[in-house]
Amino acid sequence: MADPVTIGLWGAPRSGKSTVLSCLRIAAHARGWRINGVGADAAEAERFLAEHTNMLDQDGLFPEPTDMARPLSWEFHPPAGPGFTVSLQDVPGGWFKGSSIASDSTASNSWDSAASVKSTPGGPTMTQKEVDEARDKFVEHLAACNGLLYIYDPVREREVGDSYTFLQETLGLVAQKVESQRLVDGSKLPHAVAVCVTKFDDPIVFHQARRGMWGTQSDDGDRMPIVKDSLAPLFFEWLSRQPNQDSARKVREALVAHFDNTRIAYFVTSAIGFALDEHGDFDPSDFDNITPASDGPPRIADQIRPINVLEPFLWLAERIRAGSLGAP
Ligand SMILES: Nc1nc2c(ncn2[C@@H]2O[C@H](COP(=O)(O)OP(=O)(O)O)[C@@H](O)[C@H]2O)c(=O)[nH]1
Ligand SMILES: [Mg+2]
Repeated sequence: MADPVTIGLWGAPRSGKSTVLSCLRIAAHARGWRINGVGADAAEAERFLAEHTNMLDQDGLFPEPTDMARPLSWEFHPPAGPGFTVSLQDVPGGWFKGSSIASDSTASNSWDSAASVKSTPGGPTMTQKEVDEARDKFVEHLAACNGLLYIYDPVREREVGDSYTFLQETLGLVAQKVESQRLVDGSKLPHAVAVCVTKFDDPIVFHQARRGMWGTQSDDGDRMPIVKDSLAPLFFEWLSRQPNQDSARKVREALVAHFDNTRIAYFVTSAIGFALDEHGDFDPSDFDNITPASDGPPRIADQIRPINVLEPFLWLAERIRAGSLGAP
């Protein structure tokens, strides 16, 4: 196995970070890959995959809000040949907006804000000082990573409109911490960045994209609707001009200001994919894969069919390894 690829998983609370990780095993199997826990916490990393795969697939439930930093290391094995190891941390989204930790005391709003770090029943009880220290360590981790997996959630942006807030503050801190000899061309941060525009299966997101003529159907497997990877950067640019997606432009500009543009890739992602009709076909009038429940959490309606969940990891691993071998 090559050196581990360290990836900083980044995104606002409820943007879908934990769900993307939870879908990884199903996404990998669909492409003939396998993923297993590895390293000091191999058993814990393996359990995460096993339990979350069942939770989504069998129980139709999304993961619980993340209440503490969870380090995870996995080996990715391709159908043939050598694979690679990924190390990352799944953390509460509130950690990306540290200044609000003290004031954000309404954990009941269901965002997995850092407030929930302190108040999750049965979860760890951390003082503000401990939360601050944990977050400082996390920023150091992000600065030291080779790659970033940034999740942009158009649903949260539509409803709350604060995606940029959860990027810029922590990005500033990360930039401050990256040592000058690691900068590319003297000014850019060294990370490869995979931007995932997620929740493509959400009916409002999908119909908006469809009206913009972005959608097509994949040639393989379930023929899920997709936006081609080659068009994804343009899609994100287009999205930033849509009503209620104000953060997209600021996010893009902040990323381009900090990172080498040739080391940023865009993916249009859905962790759970679209529901299909009884013939196994996609029906544009009936594909919502989430069923709301009046007496509990929403349920996943059909099977999980992840779209562009494995691919950003493969791109990051390839880009990072190419970089370390001296390629541009
Ligand atoms: N439509 C849709 N909703 C999703 C998807 N992934 C996550 N969600 C929703 O977003 C919520 C938060 O997801 P989670 O992974 O916990 O977000 P995190 O806080 O970033 O880890 C879930 O409970 C779902 O309601 C997806 O692929 N499609
Ligand atoms: Mg989470």
